[in-house]
Amino acid sequence: MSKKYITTPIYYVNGEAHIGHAYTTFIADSLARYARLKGEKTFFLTGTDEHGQKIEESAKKNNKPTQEFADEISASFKNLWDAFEISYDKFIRTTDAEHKKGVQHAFIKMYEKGDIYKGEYEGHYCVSCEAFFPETQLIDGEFCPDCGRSTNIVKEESYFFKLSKYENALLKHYEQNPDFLMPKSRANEVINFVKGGLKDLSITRTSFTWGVPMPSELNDDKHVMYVWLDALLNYVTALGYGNDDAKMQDFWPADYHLVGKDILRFHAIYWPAFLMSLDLPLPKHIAAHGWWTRDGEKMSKSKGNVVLPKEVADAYGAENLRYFMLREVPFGQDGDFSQRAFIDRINSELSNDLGNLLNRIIGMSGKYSDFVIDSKDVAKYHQKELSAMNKVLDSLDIFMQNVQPHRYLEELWKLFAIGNGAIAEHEPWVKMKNNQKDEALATVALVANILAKAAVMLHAIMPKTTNTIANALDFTIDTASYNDLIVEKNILKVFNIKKVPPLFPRIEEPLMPEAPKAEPNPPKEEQKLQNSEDNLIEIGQFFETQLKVGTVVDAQEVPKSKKLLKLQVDLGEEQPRQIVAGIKEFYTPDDLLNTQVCVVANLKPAKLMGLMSAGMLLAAKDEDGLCLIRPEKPKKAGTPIG
Ligand code: ME8
Repeated sequence: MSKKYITTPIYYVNGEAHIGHAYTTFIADSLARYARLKGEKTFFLTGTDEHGQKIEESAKKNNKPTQEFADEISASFKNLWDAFEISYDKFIRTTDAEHKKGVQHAFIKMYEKGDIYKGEYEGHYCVSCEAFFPETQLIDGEFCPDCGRSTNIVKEESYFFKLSKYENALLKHYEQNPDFLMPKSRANEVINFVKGGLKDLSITRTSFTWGVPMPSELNDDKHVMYVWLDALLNYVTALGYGNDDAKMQDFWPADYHLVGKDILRFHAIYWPAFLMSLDLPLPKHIAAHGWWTRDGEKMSKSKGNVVLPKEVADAYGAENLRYFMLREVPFGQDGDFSQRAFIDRINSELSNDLGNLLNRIIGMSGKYSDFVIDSKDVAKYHQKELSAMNKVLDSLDIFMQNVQPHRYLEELWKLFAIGNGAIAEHEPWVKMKNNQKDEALATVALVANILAKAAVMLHAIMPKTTNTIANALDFTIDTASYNDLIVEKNILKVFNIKKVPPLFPRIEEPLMPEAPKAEPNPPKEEQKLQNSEDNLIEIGQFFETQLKVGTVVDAQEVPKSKKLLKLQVDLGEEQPRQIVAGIKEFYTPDDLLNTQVCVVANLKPAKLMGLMSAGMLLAAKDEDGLCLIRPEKPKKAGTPIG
């Protein structure tokens, strides 16, 4: 029997789940339900990631002992998924004793293999991303290239994993397994990163304690494990790795690791390298989805525009939300949640295409044949529609295998077009009047069968709704009916129709309060910096950035800073602006005094080393160093650029 092992990322317990988390979980749940429906042996894992500096700091901010804080938030994730009837087989917590034991076991294995050595880490750490960055990747020598937040300088004794050793093996794996990374468009990003050279990875920390302790064999208890080593290993410890490996035999390697694009690097580079070191096979697919925004804006607590899954589900229905999210966005691309788009899909696709078709069949069967539908004449009158239906049904599976739920649903919806088209063309009500009852009932039976098969194939995405449809049509959705109706292509011979209330009442007005109006310019540190091709901007977005020519009227060193200079820049305003720039390694204050620079003038002011900075200088940096971008000829201070 074939099997499927499907995972979500384990979510950090530092805040409430929002629709971004829900999206990953909905897709994984749909894949798992689909596999079970097909009769595959399935294991679906989700859970929470509870260690690391970020969680320790969040707990402190909330004045709670770290474990208690983690317990509460982990429970809130679990409760949320239970409310959505997410069909996970295991909810793992990285604070579980078996998980910690498994991680220690893996550490020892890698150590014994010679892949771990002790050294000293010196560099930059972003607590929010829980990631190390070499200085060359930082923005302005300080800010995280992934999330834009300020990084900390870390200098501490550390154990390192020999990531560099696996560079070639990783590249070979990507080449030989073109479906390893999904969608394929994301593969280049990863391959280029690896080709750029992998540095050994610091995998322990000594500056805090909230992590998996070192294995006692190493006798070095001032270290705790790096949270990503701990977290990634959840995918095997959940199967008993390091404790009782029976499930490992059954389910490893994973078939699908579902992740957001923000954590693709950890899954596509670190994780396979760890597995190679442990002599374990690599997962079959790592599928990375895009980023959700709300009404075009990044969601953030400070803006108060975070969409909470429970709120949406209460207003619009949990399964409508699942349908919307999976249908709205081509997997891999960024998506936007807006109530307008959501309502449009509910009204046109769920209510019109699907809901009305069911109502018509219930109505016609009641009127023409006392709610009993016999399929005996379907093949006689509807060969064309039956073959179109089978063609659609045959096309669907590959979209699920390739993690393209949007394409799957798009194709599936063609069934309703076939059903609605048959009714429009054959006008059963006319045939009933003209004494052609057999023909009229054949059309009703055709559509009932289309609905039944569509319900089976929609079941993984809308389990309850499709059970209601199956109940109205008097059959059960399970592996047996999947085999009968989809694999064997049989049709249901008789339907005893039951009336059900309309499944998708039309929605006229938004059912939730609108998001607070966005600030015109989101702060720089809140902008996700992504290097992907889907990041093209409109010209209007470019002009949201106000660029101006400025004249440096004063320049000073910032005491104790290796990188920063404090400038006063005349932008033609009442007073010069103070701008703190990370250019000290390349310019002295004298180089700058009375020269002109190009300034981003509408950046939200930020504090750097305790100094307010109200703007940013444009500069270009390569391996030869940094140079400022300046006007070719002197221009009046404050002249706009663009
Ligand atoms: O990264 N749009 O956890 P996490 C789409 N603990 N998806 C989003 C999203 C958004 N706006 N925001 C979050 C971690 N996500 C680690 C994972 S796995 C071994 C460790 C989704 O809680 C996205 O899938 O910060 C992201 O990858 C995931 O939530 C986890 O976020």
